[in-house]
Amino acid sequence: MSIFSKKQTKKVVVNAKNHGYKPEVVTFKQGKEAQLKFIPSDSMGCMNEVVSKDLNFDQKLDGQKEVVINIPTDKPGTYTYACSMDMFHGKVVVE
Ligand SMILES: [Cu+2]
Repeated sequence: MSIFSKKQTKKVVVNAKNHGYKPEVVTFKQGKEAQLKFIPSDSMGCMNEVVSKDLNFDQKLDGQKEVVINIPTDKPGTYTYACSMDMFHGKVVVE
């Protein structure tokens, strides 16, 4: 991947008191480097961990720092992630 190619970065705010992940769905273009950036809030609760079997990550969120996760975009599809208790859900669409 060229260093001049534009990286796609999408922000997702994590807030257990405000219905979870905002926005709930983010879309990336296939074949371009992509990052999901989790923005913490003052209401994390069980959202202090974000898990995705589809995207193969399990990441602690400490409620302080933004956390960036690289998203593979080689295959189009819809991938899901959730809080540690599988209550709040988000989606990543690659198209
Ligand atoms: Cu939860």
